[in-house]
Amino acid sequence: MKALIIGGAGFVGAYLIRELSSAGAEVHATCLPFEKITEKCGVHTLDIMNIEDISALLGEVQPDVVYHLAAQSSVAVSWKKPQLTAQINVVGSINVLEAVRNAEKKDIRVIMIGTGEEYGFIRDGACPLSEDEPLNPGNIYAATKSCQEMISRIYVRAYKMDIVMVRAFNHSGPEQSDIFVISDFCKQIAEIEKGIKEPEMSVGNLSAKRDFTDVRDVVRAYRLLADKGVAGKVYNIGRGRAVDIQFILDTALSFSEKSITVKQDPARMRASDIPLIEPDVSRIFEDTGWRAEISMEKTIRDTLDWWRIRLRNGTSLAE
Ligand code: A2R
Repeated sequence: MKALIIGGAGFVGAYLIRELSSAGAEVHATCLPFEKITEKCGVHTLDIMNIEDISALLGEVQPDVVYHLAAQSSVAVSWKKPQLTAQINVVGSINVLEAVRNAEKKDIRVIMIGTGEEYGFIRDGACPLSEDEPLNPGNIYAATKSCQEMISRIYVRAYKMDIVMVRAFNHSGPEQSDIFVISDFCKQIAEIEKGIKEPEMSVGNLSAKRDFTDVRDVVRAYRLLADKGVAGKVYNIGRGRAVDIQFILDTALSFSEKSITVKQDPARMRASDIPLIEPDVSRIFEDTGWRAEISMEKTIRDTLDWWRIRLRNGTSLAE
């Protein structure tokens, strides 16, 4: 089995390289010219805005499966740079689909990575969200991912392409950027323990309920979908059990070596926070047998340990 991960230098990419390699696949991954992939695999430089380069790479690697992870994946950046976000997430994804459609190798499976954000402003009582629930995206990032998914469906129908689509809900774990809540709380605790921050945690809305899955479970789901997913179907990936942010805070604080107070920061409160977002994950279980296995406690503890080591070594995510 030969796998090509497009967008392999990001948070998920590193975990997916490890997951596929340890399952015995020959793994190739792409990064942008200024990025680095340190995992052991075939590394290729690729910008998905250049379709000729994607075609050349498909010819060179001859993959059985393409995992399309490359994206402008930040909601915040999508508000500031909507055109760029649409260019990468919509036009870039079409480039990938067109390159696969015109590839010499005819049986390439594509795993298209979308997001639980696509559901957006959900109706009351819609949770747990089934894949058949209408999409009502509430930000530019989510809208571009919905568009990517709609176009993928058209490629399945019109060209009989082998595409499996996913809507991944919140995923977390060591090495994640601190713009995400679990990593943010763990980083603050590690900074407090190190004495470089006052013993006060700054938090946002603690009552919102969200569904979190460990990134190591998520990449296992991607691998299983490549193996057993049905072309043309979309799959929710999540734990299927939302928790409130207060639970994450309490769990993270219970692992702290120091006594810490909590302060709500108005800058971290979102006006439009939807109270509960939780997926129905029965479809992926029925088709692949996958369900989340890693506890939230383990995800939080491992993320905190990662920040402790990172701060001890004096490095930051930007380095
Ligand atoms: O934006 P950067 O410099 O971090 O690079 C990202 C890369 N990327 C591209 N790759 C090829 N051609 C492009 N034009 C292009 N623009 C951006 O894709 C980054 O290295 C990678 C995506 O990784 P992350 O942003 O860390 O996303 P993550 O958390 O690994 O999520 C993977 C997928 C994405 O499609 C998300 O939207 C979805 O899962 O949730």
